[in-house]
Amino acid sequence: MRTVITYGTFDLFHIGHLNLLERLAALGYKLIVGVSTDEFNLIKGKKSIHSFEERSRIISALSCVDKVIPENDWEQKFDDIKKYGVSLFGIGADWKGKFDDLSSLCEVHYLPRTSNVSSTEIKRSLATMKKDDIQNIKVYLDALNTIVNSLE
Ligand code: C2G
Repeated sequence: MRTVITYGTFDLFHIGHLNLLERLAALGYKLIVGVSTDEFNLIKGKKSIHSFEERSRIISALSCVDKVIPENDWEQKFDDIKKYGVSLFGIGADWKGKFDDLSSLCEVHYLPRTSNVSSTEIKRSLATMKKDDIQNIKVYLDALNTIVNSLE
């Protein structure tokens, strides 16, 4: 009856997040997810689009997730693993090696990331689209202005 735990920001929830959580859920009986609080995100150097409450609600709604806890700092993993009787800590391979110290308490798995998708990339695309849209509106207004001026 293995309990599995992972942690993350999970902003702009996407298929990379879902793949990871479903793979982790398949490794155990129960999956606990530590969602980074907005305050901890700042420590991680991240600014989320969605608030901690929104990100937690989305993760809680997933059928493969059994429990959501706040992730407030880097250090809580040790206590969480003991508190919840965790047998396996898992996280994406972008963290490979960073949490090996947890292997004194439980198994540590680094799972392959899903390629070509990330919250950062989604934000960048949204920003680009917004810029392109503003540029298109400007071209349209300039054309309209020319027509109006020609009527005077
Ligand atoms: N992930 C993935 N594939 C992607 C994007 C993300 O497998 N294309 C995984 C990450 O490796 C991580 C999880 O999804 O395991 C959540 O990713 P983030 O929200 O970016 O979380 P992160 O900032 O890595 O926070 O203490 C651990 C940190 O809180 C991890």
